[in-house]
Amino acid sequence: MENNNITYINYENGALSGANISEGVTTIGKMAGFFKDEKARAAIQPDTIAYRVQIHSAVTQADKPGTLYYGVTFLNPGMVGNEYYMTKGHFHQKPTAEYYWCIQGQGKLLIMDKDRNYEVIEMSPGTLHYIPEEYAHRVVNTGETPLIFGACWPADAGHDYQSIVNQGFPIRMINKNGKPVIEATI
Ligand code: M6P
Ligand code: ZN
Repeated sequence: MENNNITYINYENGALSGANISEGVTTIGKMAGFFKDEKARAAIQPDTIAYRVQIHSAVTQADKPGTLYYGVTFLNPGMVGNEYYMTKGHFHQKPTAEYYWCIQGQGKLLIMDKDRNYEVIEMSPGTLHYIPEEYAHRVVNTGETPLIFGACWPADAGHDYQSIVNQGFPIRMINKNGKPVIEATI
């Protein structure tokens, strides 16, 4: 029996249900400029879902310092040209850390600081990732099933996508002979 004021987490797949949940969808059509092969991206049906994010918010004022959001992202498997589906990735506008943890699937967490120093970190069910403040973060699904990961971050962090559109990450995850390999961005 579900109580109307309670939020539930499905421990199998991370899905949220119940109170105070909102959902956002990012389609391939909304990802212009993020993949290497823009022609291949534009050729994909724009309504194709790259990922969905469910957010639990108990916050009444979004920019109030000290408050938190909890989210779960369902990143579909797929390719744009030879590049795996990924989240847009972002810096926080306000330098604040974030936790990511992998619930299902297989992939990579890419993090990058302002000087473009980067790390590629393995994500598989049960891995926990502390993303320090001032590091951009992006998740890539290198598997064949949805990559599902949880997140918790300060509600006043803000998302800076423009720096990513302008400069990108120094590397991309490419499928080469059926295997994910790191490719330097030119
Ligand atoms: C996680 C959190 C959210 C983020 C989402 C998708 O759930 O980090 O803040 O919006 O992933 O990532 P992005 O915003 O980079 O597309
Ligand atoms: Zn973030």
